[in-house]
Amino acid sequence: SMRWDSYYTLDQINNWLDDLVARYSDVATIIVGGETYEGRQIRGVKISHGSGKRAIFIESGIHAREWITIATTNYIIDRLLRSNNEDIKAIAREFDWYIFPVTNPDGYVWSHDEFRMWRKNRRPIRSEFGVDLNRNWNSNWFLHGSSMDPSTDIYAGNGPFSEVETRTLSEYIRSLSGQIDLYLSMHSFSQLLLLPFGNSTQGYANYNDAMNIGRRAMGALSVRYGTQYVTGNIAEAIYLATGGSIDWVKEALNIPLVYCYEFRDKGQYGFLLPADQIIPNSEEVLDSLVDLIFQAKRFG
Ligand code: 0X9
Ligand code: ZN
Repeated sequence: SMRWDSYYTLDQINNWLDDLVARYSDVATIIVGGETYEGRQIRGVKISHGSGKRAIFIESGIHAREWITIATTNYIIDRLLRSNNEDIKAIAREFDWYIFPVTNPDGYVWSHDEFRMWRKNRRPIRSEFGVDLNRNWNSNWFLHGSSMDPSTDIYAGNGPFSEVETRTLSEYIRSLSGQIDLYLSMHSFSQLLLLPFGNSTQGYANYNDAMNIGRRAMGALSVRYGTQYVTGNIAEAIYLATGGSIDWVKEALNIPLVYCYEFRDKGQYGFLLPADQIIPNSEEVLDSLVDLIFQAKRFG
């Protein structure tokens, strides 16, 4: 099983997930949420203690170099299946979980094997490579924080859902949309909890509730190690950026609670967060997730 003391390769993660699902086959199954340009599967796990429950969806690693997001999502999977903590057992039991740790596997492999700071997918575009998969969703596509130059890290693609990764994964999410209560997109870094939308600070039906739930959850996150997160709308807390997954999930599918985490740290190591922070980052994020879900249940 995982030791959480280093960042695993895609093959190691796949083997670990296969072993885990085999051991917990009564509640866990491998799911395939889509495919990639290079022909890989976007593999994840469904955790379900009985059908017909409301669902929680987690997506991480859409940016290849944000390795901590994948390690932390794996840690969450491990705890949901193996923890003896009553709160964690409760959230594991009460929802159907759809979790995709590596939503950009081609990019993740490239980041391990060739260029650690790779962000995008690996589709060749003329003499360049890669579309920013968090600029390619069909929500205000190309409006802000995006480029039409494929040599940049924020190249949005040649149209909304031009990429097989976002096209297939979004269809998978759409097929579950009536069930999903909470959607989380995991990124690094900056220690932020972001709410849609990326083009304006204008609210939506449950904006104030979502903001308050998020703020309190970040309070819970800070308890264990004192790590401070700022909660805010994308456009005000970070920068204008459209075509991201959480904007599409909110706008097109109307999922009630939608957040984007930006994990540790605040720039000291940035994307190169040392592996000895995998456990503390994961623990505090899981603390916040438990708090968030307990609050959301109260809001009904
Ligand atoms: O720019 C991004 O895609 C995210 N920051 S990162 O440094 N991880 O690249 C922020 C995403 C905010 N969400 C949306 N724009 N929808
Ligand atoms: Zn990111």
